[in-house]
Amino acid sequence: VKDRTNVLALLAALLPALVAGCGRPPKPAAKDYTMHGQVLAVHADSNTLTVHNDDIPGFMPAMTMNYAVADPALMKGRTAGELITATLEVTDVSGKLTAITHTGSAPLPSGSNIAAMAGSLLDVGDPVPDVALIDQNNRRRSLSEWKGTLTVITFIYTRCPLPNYCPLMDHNFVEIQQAVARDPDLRGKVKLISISFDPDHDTLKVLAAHAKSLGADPAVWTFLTGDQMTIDRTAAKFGVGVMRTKGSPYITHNLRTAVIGTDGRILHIYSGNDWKPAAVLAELRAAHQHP
Ligand SMILES: [Cu+2]
Repeated sequence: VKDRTNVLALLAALLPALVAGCGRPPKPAAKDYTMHGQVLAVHADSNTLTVHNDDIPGFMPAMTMNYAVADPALMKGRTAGELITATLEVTDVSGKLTAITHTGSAPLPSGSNIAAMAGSLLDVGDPVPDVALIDQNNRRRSLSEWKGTLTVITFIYTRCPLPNYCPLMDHNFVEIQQAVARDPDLRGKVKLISISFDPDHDTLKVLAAHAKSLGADPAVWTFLTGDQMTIDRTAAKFGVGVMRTKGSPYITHNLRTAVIGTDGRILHIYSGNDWKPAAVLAELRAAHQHP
């Protein structure tokens, strides 16, 4: 579980890191790798494909990434779901697909929001999309309801077995909740939202019990879930990849935590698990003082 959990976190970051040389040596020759994979999404406008590739021996493990396509002609006839063999040309600055052969097709992986992740990501300054979800008290909620309040949103699932993933996000939120309660400036002005991407297991009852076990103040901290497609799309917009495996209770995912201003726009998005409650609190105080 642990290895796979990191895969999504590496999505965009890995390729440049792998191919970026140290310093500025003479330009190394491009190196070609043969890649087998499945096209998950086609982006004609940007000449890129989202591909889940198998292991590329000696270069990179199996993962899902967006690949630039060298020649627009190679984009012709590409469809989501097709299986391909491609040549990945890697130079010191970039990797691109220089040859693509159609080898078959297969259903897109179910229970994953990988294809949705290829869509547009929310960025700083973007308004939080209005999404209809349901809270742990069985009330229909819309993300737009939080407009007017400083809000921190993260994505978790309660069965997460990795202490430094979802349980750490819960723990950080507990800390933020406590600090806000002690802070006369922020008290009553900050809300927290944890969205579960495991609707199969994280029923309203489970979420309510989870909230209680964390000491979540219902006036401050809301747990949301919804139908899987809505959640997966929402998670994808925030940059959270969710990959479920049939028969396994564990979900491969990365972490993203967004700080939302009173105008309903994103102030900051933290990737991963190394953000500290103190940093979020400082950001909330700054936003409160200079909205
Ligand atoms: Cu987790």
